Amino acid sequence: MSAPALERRTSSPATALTASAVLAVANAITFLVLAGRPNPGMAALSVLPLAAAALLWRRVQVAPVVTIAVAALVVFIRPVDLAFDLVRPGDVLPFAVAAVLVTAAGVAIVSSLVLVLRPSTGTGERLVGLGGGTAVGVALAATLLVVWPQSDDTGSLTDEQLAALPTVDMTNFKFSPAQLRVGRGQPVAFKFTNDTDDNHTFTITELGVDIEVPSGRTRIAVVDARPGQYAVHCAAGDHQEKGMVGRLTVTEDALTSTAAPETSSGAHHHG
Ligand SMILES: [Cu+2]
Repeated sequence: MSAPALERRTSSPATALTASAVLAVANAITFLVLAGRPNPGMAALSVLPLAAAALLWRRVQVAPVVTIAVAALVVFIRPVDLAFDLVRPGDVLPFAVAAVLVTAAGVAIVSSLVLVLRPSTGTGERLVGLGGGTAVGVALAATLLVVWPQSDDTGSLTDEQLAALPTVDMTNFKFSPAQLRVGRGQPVAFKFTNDTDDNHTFTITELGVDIEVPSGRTRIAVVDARPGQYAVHCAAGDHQEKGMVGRLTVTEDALTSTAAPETSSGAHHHG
């Protein structure tokens, strides 16, 4: 009868171990499959949750604490990317991977806490780890969405207008096209694509515009701009110094970007 008692005192790390392994896989998929181009550097971060899993497997005393730190790191090293994917359930694979990653982080954290606290009752541990962990994962996701909001602001644009939006490609390190010209009165909106292994932003300091486009992602954004010229740059790292700059011109007339400029004030009255 002493064996089960021993078993209870030594909490099983299985839940935390599994969650750490899932965390490693989700992180690897994110940076090798979902990125615009594979990013081995960020994918290599998966070594950390794998190391935590190995420590848990060996029942090393510091393993739960290491696991908690690693799980938090994997989430908060890229909060914007996760928030971006979590707010777009229509992009099924990135959404699913982000949801699994955040949930696994929550389960890893809570089940590790259970190991640290070593409760006397062993039977409910896995349930506490899974249930409490999932709740913490949801709370983590909610925090990301509130602190780093990444939903598309498509204003009052119709689906037809959204489909016809000009595309701005973000590459290392430039905007294509870099010179953006739109007429007043038409939606100042763009579709941004980023097929690089880097995150980029479309930033207009003057207008308080700062649109993040994570690696491998596409987003649509409406820019609230009066006629005028605005300097555009990428605020990520030293991309601006590397030439990732552009200019947005909102013309006084209501013509489309492809039409020749007119001197008319655009004040037409249709009776
Ligand atoms: Cu950039």
